[in-house]
Amino acid sequence: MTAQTLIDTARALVAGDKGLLAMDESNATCNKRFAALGIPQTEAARRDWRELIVTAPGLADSIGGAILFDETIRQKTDAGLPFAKALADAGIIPGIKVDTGAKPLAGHPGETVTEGLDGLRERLAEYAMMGARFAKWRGVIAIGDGLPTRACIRVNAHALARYAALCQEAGLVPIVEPEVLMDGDHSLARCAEVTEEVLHRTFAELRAQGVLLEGMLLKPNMVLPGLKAPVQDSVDAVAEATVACLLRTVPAAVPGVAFLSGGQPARLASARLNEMNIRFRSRLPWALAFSFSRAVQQPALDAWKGEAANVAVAQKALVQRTRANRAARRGEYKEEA
Ligand code: 5MM
Repeated sequence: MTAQTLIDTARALVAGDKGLLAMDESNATCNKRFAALGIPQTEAARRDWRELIVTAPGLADSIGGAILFDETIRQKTDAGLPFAKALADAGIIPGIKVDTGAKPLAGHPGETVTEGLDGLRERLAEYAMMGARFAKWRGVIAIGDGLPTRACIRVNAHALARYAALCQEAGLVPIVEPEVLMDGDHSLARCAEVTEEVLHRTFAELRAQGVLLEGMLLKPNMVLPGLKAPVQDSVDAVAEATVACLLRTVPAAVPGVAFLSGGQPARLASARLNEMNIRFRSRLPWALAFSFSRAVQQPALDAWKGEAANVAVAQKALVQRTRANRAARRGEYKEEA
Protein backbone atom coordinates (compact mmCIF):
# COMPACT_ATOMS: atom_id res chain seq x y z
CA MET A 1 0.00 0.00 0.00
CA THR A 2 1.50 3.31 -1.03
CA ALA A 3 1.18 6.67 0.64
CA GLN A 4 -0.43 7.88 -2.57
CA THR A 5 -3.32 5.42 -2.10
CA LEU A 6 -3.97 6.83 1.37
CA ILE A 7 -3.83 10.37 0.03
CA ASP A 8 -6.18 9.53 -2.86
CA THR A 9 -8.70 7.86 -0.55
CA ALA A 10 -8.62 10.71 1.98
CA ARG A 11 -9.22 13.24 -0.79
CA ALA A 12 -11.94 11.12 -2.40
CA LEU A 13 -13.86 10.95 0.88
CA VAL A 14 -14.45 14.70 0.87
CA ALA A 15 -14.42 15.32 -2.90
CA GLY A 16 -17.32 16.93 -4.76
CA ASP A 17 -18.56 18.80 -1.71
CA LYS A 18 -19.75 15.50 -0.24
CA GLY A 19 -19.47 14.36 3.36
CA LEU A 20 -19.39 11.18 5.42
CA LEU A 21 -22.32 9.36 6.92
CA ALA A 22 -21.65 7.97 10.38
CA MET A 23 -23.79 4.84 10.72
CA ASP A 24 -21.41 3.16 13.14
CA GLU A 25 -23.49 3.24 16.32
CA SER A 26 -22.60 0.35 18.57
CA ASN A 27 -25.48 -1.99 19.42
CA ALA A 28 -25.98 -0.24 22.77
CA THR A 29 -26.29 3.20 21.15
CA CYS A 30 -28.45 1.98 18.28
CA ASN A 31 -30.73 0.13 20.71
CA LYS A 32 -31.06 3.26 22.86
CA ARG A 33 -32.27 5.24 19.83
CA PHE A 34 -34.63 2.43 18.83
CA ALA A 35 -36.01 2.14 22.36
CA ALA A 36 -36.94 5.83 22.38
CA LEU A 37 -39.22 5.15 19.39
CA GLY A 38 -40.51 1.73 20.45
CA ILE A 39 -38.55 -0.08 17.73
CA PRO A 40 -37.49 -3.65 18.64
CA GLN A 41 -33.87 -3.76 19.79
CA THR A 42 -32.84 -6.78 17.73
CA GLU A 43 -30.12 -7.63 15.25
CA ALA A 44 -32.80 -7.97 12.55
CA ALA A 45 -34.19 -4.48 13.22
CA ARG A 46 -30.69 -2.98 13.19
CA ARG A 47 -30.03 -4.70 9.85
CA ASP A 48 -33.34 -3.40 8.43
CA TRP A 49 -32.43 0.13 9.49
CA ARG A 50 -28.98 -0.08 7.93
CA GLU A 51 -30.47 -1.55 4.72
CA LEU A 52 -32.86 1.41 4.55
CA ILE A 53 -29.88 3.78 4.79
CA VAL A 54 -27.56 2.04 2.36
CA THR A 55 -30.23 1.60 -0.33
CA ALA A 56 -31.67 5.12 -0.06
CA PRO A 57 -32.01 6.47 -3.62
CA GLY A 58 -29.73 9.47 -4.18
CA LEU A 59 -27.56 8.90 -1.09
CA ALA A 60 -24.35 8.83 -3.13
CA ASP A 61 -25.05 12.32 -4.52
CA SER A 62 -24.03 13.82 -1.17
CA ILE A 63 -22.19 11.06 0.69
CA GLY A 64 -18.62 10.07 -0.21
CA GLY A 65 -18.06 7.53 2.55
CA ALA A 66 -20.09 5.67 5.16
CA ILE A 67 -18.78 4.41 8.51
CA LEU A 68 -20.10 0.97 9.48
CA PHE A 69 -20.13 -0.89 12.80
CA ASP A 70 -18.64 -4.39 13.16
CA GLU A 71 -22.08 -6.05 13.19
CA THR A 72 -23.15 -4.18 10.03
CA ILE A 73 -20.08 -4.92 7.94
CA ARG A 74 -20.83 -8.62 8.48
CA GLN A 75 -24.50 -8.27 7.42
CA LYS A 76 -26.06 -8.35 3.97
CA THR A 77 -28.81 -6.51 2.14
CA ASP A 78 -32.04 -8.31 1.23
CA ALA A 79 -30.48 -8.82 -2.20
CA GLY A 80 -27.64 -10.77 -0.55
CA LEU A 81 -24.91 -8.14 -0.96
CA PRO A 82 -22.59 -7.44 1.98
CA PHE A 83 -23.24 -3.85 3.09
CA ALA A 84 -19.68 -2.80 2.22
CA LYS A 85 -20.16 -4.08 -1.33
CA ALA A 86 -23.58 -2.43 -1.66
CA LEU A 87 -22.03 0.90 -0.64
CA ALA A 88 -19.06 0.52 -2.99
CA ASP A 89 -21.39 -0.38 -5.89
CA ALA A 90 -23.32 2.82 -5.19
CA GLY A 91 -20.11 4.87 -5.32
CA ILE A 92 -19.78 5.33 -1.54
CA ILE A 93 -16.47 4.35 0.10
CA PRO A 94 -17.06 1.89 2.95
CA GLY A 95 -15.38 2.50 6.29
CA ILE A 96 -15.45 0.92 9.74
CA LYS A 97 -15.44 2.07 13.37
CA VAL A 98 -12.60 0.19 15.07
CA ASP A 99 -12.53 1.48 18.63
CA THR A 100 -14.22 -0.68 21.21
CA GLY A 101 -15.62 2.18 23.22
CA ALA A 102 -14.78 4.77 25.86
CA LYS A 103 -14.04 3.14 29.24
CA PRO A 104 -13.54 4.77 32.68
CA LEU A 105 -10.03 6.18 33.01
CA ALA A 106 -8.38 4.81 36.14
CA GLY A 107 -7.85 7.42 38.83
CA HIS A 108 -9.82 10.07 36.93
CA PRO A 109 -13.48 10.13 37.94
CA GLY A 110 -15.80 11.33 35.18
CA GLU A 111 -13.27 10.74 32.42
CA THR A 112 -12.73 8.00 29.86
CA VAL A 113 -10.09 6.53 27.63
CA THR A 114 -11.06 4.85 24.39
CA GLU A 115 -9.99 1.23 24.07
CA GLY A 116 -9.43 -1.14 21.16
CA LEU A 117 -5.69 -1.11 20.40
CA ASP A 118 -5.08 -4.75 21.42
CA GLY A 119 -5.36 -6.93 18.32
CA LEU A 120 -6.13 -3.91 16.15
CA ARG A 121 -3.55 -4.82 13.48
CA GLU A 122 -5.31 -8.14 12.89
CA ARG A 123 -8.80 -6.60 12.94
CA LEU A 124 -7.76 -3.94 10.42
CA ALA A 125 -6.47 -6.63 8.07
CA GLU A 126 -9.81 -8.42 8.32
CA TYR A 127 -11.83 -5.25 7.72
CA ALA A 128 -9.66 -4.39 4.70
CA MET A 129 -10.44 -7.86 3.29
CA MET A 130 -14.13 -7.09 3.77
CA GLY A 131 -13.82 -3.94 1.66
CA ALA A 132 -13.23 -1.17 4.22
CA ARG A 133 -10.95 1.59 2.93
CA PHE A 134 -11.00 3.84 5.95
CA ALA A 135 -11.55 3.56 9.69
CA LYS A 136 -12.71 5.67 12.61
CA TRP A 137 -11.79 5.97 16.30
CA ARG A 138 -13.41 8.37 18.77
CA GLY A 139 -11.77 9.75 21.90
CA VAL A 140 -14.13 11.48 24.32
CA ILE A 141 -13.29 14.55 26.40
CA ALA A 142 -15.77 15.93 28.94
CA ILE A 143 -15.79 19.52 30.22
CA GLY A 144 -16.69 19.96 33.89
CA ASP A 145 -15.44 21.02 37.27
CA GLY A 146 -11.69 20.47 36.97
CA LEU A 147 -12.21 18.57 33.71
CA PRO A 148 -10.69 17.70 31.41
CA THR A 149 -7.47 16.67 33.12
CA ARG A 150 -4.19 16.72 31.27
CA ALA A 151 -3.97 12.97 31.72
CA CYS A 152 -7.27 12.39 29.94
CA ILE A 153 -6.29 14.55 26.98
CA ARG A 154 -2.88 12.86 26.75
CA VAL A 155 -4.03 9.25 26.85
CA ASN A 156 -6.78 9.81 24.32
CA ALA A 157 -4.48 11.70 21.94
CA HIS A 158 -1.86 8.97 22.30
CA ALA A 159 -4.41 6.23 21.53
CA LEU A 160 -5.76 8.16 18.52
CA ALA A 161 -2.25 8.42 17.08
CA ARG A 162 -1.45 4.73 17.70
CA TYR A 163 -4.70 3.78 15.99
CA ALA A 164 -3.99 6.14 13.07
CA ALA A 165 -0.51 4.73 12.51
CA LEU A 166 -1.85 1.16 12.50
CA CYS A 167 -4.57 2.15 10.01
CA GLN A 168 -2.09 3.65 7.60
CA GLU A 169 0.13 0.58 7.90
CA ALA A 170 -2.91 -1.49 6.84
CA GLY A 171 -3.74 0.88 3.96
CA LEU A 172 -6.81 2.36 5.64
CA VAL A 173 -7.32 6.11 5.98
CA PRO A 174 -7.77 6.98 9.67
CA ILE A 175 -10.56 9.33 10.66
CA VAL A 176 -9.24 10.87 13.86
CA GLU A 177 -12.13 11.89 16.12
CA PRO A 178 -11.33 13.68 19.36
CA GLU A 179 -14.77 14.75 20.60
CA VAL A 180 -15.18 17.47 23.22
CA LEU A 181 -18.69 16.83 24.53
CA MET A 182 -21.51 19.41 24.56
CA ASP A 183 -22.81 18.19 27.96
CA GLY A 184 -22.69 20.84 30.67
CA ASP A 185 -23.19 24.55 31.16
CA HIS A 186 -19.77 25.73 29.98
CA SER A 187 -19.36 28.73 27.70
CA LEU A 188 -18.32 28.83 24.05
CA ALA A 189 -14.99 30.30 25.19
CA ARG A 190 -14.35 27.33 27.51
CA CYS A 191 -15.15 24.88 24.72
CA ALA A 192 -12.76 26.78 22.44
CA GLU A 193 -9.99 26.60 25.06
CA VAL A 194 -10.43 22.86 25.62
CA THR A 195 -10.84 22.00 21.93
CA GLU A 196 -7.68 23.93 21.09
CA GLU A 197 -5.71 22.06 23.74
CA VAL A 198 -7.10 18.69 22.63
CA LEU A 199 -6.31 19.31 18.95
CA HIS A 200 -2.81 20.58 19.76
CA ARG A 201 -2.08 17.44 21.76
CA THR A 202 -3.64 15.18 19.14
CA PHE A 203 -1.55 16.60 16.30
CA ALA A 204 1.59 16.49 18.45
CA GLU A 205 0.99 12.76 18.99
CA LEU A 206 0.17 12.17 15.33
CA ARG A 207 3.48 13.79 14.45
CA ALA A 208 5.41 11.91 17.12
CA GLN A 209 4.05 8.62 15.79
CA GLY A 210 4.77 9.40 12.13
CA VAL A 211 1.21 9.60 10.85
CA LEU A 212 0.95 10.90 7.28
CA LEU A 213 -1.21 14.01 7.61
CA GLU A 214 -2.15 14.00 3.92
CA GLY A 215 -3.58 10.50 4.35
CA MET A 216 -5.98 11.14 7.23
CA LEU A 217 -9.09 13.18 8.04
CA LEU A 218 -9.99 14.98 11.27
CA LYS A 219 -13.47 14.57 12.78
CA PRO A 220 -13.77 17.21 15.51
CA ASN A 221 -16.62 18.81 17.40
CA MET A 222 -17.70 22.29 16.46
CA VAL A 223 -16.83 24.89 19.12
CA LEU A 224 -20.13 25.30 20.96
CA PRO A 225 -21.48 26.42 24.32
CA GLY A 226 -22.62 23.57 26.60
CA LEU A 227 -26.17 22.32 26.11
CA LYS A 228 -27.15 23.88 29.47
CA ALA A 229 -25.17 27.10 29.08
CA PRO A 230 -27.25 30.19 29.85
CA VAL A 231 -25.91 31.92 26.71
CA GLN A 232 -26.45 30.06 23.44
CA ASP A 233 -24.25 31.84 20.93
CA SER A 234 -25.28 32.78 17.40
CA VAL A 235 -24.52 30.71 14.31
CA ASP A 236 -22.08 33.42 13.35
CA ALA A 237 -20.19 33.26 16.66
CA VAL A 238 -19.97 29.47 16.51
CA ALA A 239 -18.64 29.58 12.94
CA GLU A 240 -16.01 32.15 13.88
CA ALA A 241 -14.86 30.37 17.05
CA THR A 242 -14.71 26.98 15.34
CA VAL A 243 -12.69 28.15 12.37
CA ALA A 244 -10.34 30.19 14.60
CA CYS A 245 -9.67 27.09 16.71
CA LEU A 246 -9.03 24.89 13.67
CA LEU A 247 -6.71 27.44 12.06
CA ARG A 248 -4.59 27.45 15.22
CA THR A 249 -4.29 23.69 15.43
CA VAL A 250 -4.88 21.73 12.21
CA PRO A 251 -1.94 21.55 9.80
CA ALA A 252 -2.65 22.58 6.21
CA ALA A 253 -1.50 19.17 4.99
CA VAL A 254 -4.68 17.54 6.33
CA PRO A 255 -7.10 17.29 3.38
CA GLY A 256 -10.36 17.54 5.27
CA VAL A 257 -12.15 18.34 8.50
CA ALA A 258 -15.47 16.49 8.80
CA PHE A 259 -17.44 17.58 11.84
CA LEU A 260 -19.43 15.32 14.16
CA SER A 261 -22.83 16.73 15.11
CA GLY A 262 -22.63 15.79 18.80
CA GLY A 263 -26.34 16.13 19.57
CA GLN A 264 -26.99 19.46 17.80
CA PRO A 265 -30.40 19.78 16.16
CA ALA A 266 -30.06 18.68 12.52
CA ARG A 267 -30.87 22.04 10.92
CA LEU A 268 -28.68 24.00 13.30
CA ALA A 269 -25.71 21.74 12.49
CA SER A 270 -26.30 22.44 8.78
CA ALA A 271 -26.66 26.18 9.37
CA ARG A 272 -23.41 26.34 11.36
CA LEU A 273 -21.46 24.38 8.74
CA ASN A 274 -22.97 26.60 6.07
CA GLU A 275 -21.89 29.78 7.84
CA MET A 276 -18.31 28.51 8.17
CA ASN A 277 -18.18 27.81 4.45
CA ILE A 278 -19.81 31.10 3.44
CA ARG A 279 -17.38 33.15 5.50
CA PHE A 280 -14.15 31.21 5.39
CA ARG A 281 -14.14 28.54 2.65
CA SER A 282 -11.98 30.48 0.20
CA ARG A 283 -9.31 31.07 2.88
CA LEU A 284 -9.05 27.58 4.37
CA PRO A 285 -6.40 24.98 3.51
CA TRP A 286 -8.70 22.00 4.22
CA ALA A 287 -12.22 21.09 3.14
CA LEU A 288 -14.85 21.78 5.82
CA ALA A 289 -17.22 18.82 5.61
CA PHE A 290 -19.53 16.72 7.78
CA SER A 291 -19.51 13.24 9.28
CA PHE A 292 -22.85 13.38 11.07
CA SER A 293 -24.78 10.54 12.60
CA ARG A 294 -27.72 11.95 14.57
CA ALA A 295 -27.99 15.17 12.54
CA VAL A 296 -28.52 13.09 9.40
CA GLN A 297 -30.22 9.95 10.69
CA GLN A 298 -32.59 11.17 13.41
CA PRO A 299 -35.34 12.70 11.20
CA ALA A 300 -35.34 9.52 9.10
CA LEU A 301 -35.46 7.29 12.16
CA ASP A 302 -38.39 9.30 13.52
CA ALA A 303 -40.19 8.74 10.19
CA TRP A 304 -39.36 5.02 9.94
CA LYS A 305 -40.45 3.90 13.43
CA GLY A 306 -39.48 0.34 12.51
CA GLU A 307 -42.35 -0.01 9.99
CA ALA A 308 -41.77 -1.39 6.49
CA ALA A 309 -44.53 0.89 5.19
CA ASN A 310 -42.45 3.95 6.19
CA VAL A 311 -39.22 3.00 4.40
CA ALA A 312 -39.65 5.29 1.39
CA VAL A 313 -40.58 8.35 3.44
CA ALA A 314 -37.69 7.71 5.83
CA GLN A 315 -35.24 7.37 2.93
CA LYS A 316 -36.46 10.71 1.60
CA ALA A 317 -35.92 12.34 4.99
CA LEU A 318 -32.41 10.88 5.16
CA VAL A 319 -31.43 12.04 1.69
CA GLN A 320 -32.93 15.47 2.34
CA ARG A 321 -30.54 15.93 5.27
CA THR A 322 -27.53 14.71 3.29
CA ARG A 323 -28.42 17.19 0.51
CA ALA A 324 -28.81 20.00 3.03
CA ASN A 325 -25.33 19.28 4.36
CA ARG A 326 -23.80 19.08 0.91
CA ALA A 327 -25.34 22.49 0.24
CA ALA A 328 -23.80 23.68 3.53
CA ARG A 329 -20.39 22.61 2.29
CA ARG A 330 -20.85 25.04 -0.59
CA GLY A 331 -22.31 27.76 1.61
CA GLU A 332 -25.62 27.36 -0.23
CA TYR A 333 -27.79 25.90 2.53
CA LYS A 334 -31.15 27.67 2.85
CA GLU A 335 -33.12 27.59 6.05
CA GLU A 336 -35.82 24.94 5.65
CA ALA A 337 -39.54 25.42 6.26
C1 5MM B 1 -19.90 11.54 18.23
O1 5MM B 1 -20.44 10.44 17.60
C2 5MM B 1 -20.11 10.25 16.23
C3 5MM B 1 -20.81 11.25 15.35
O2 5MM B 1 -22.20 11.14 15.61
P1 5MM B 1 -23.05 12.46 15.87
O3 5MM B 1 -23.03 13.22 14.58
O4 5MM B 1 -24.42 11.92 16.22
O5 5MM B 1 -22.40 13.19 17.00
C4 5MM B 1 -20.52 8.84 15.82
O6 5MM B 1 -19.80 8.41 14.68
C5 5MM B 1 -20.31 7.89 16.96
O7 5MM B 1 -18.95 7.66 17.10
C6 5MM B 1 -21.11 6.66 16.65
O8 5MM B 1 -22.47 7.00 16.70
C7 5MM B 1 -20.81 5.51 17.57
O9 5MM B 1 -21.05 5.82 18.87
P2 5MM B 1 -20.91 4.66 20.01
O10 5MM B 1 -20.94 5.46 21.29
O11 5MM B 1 -22.09 3.77 19.86
O12 5MM B 1 -19.64 3.94 19.79
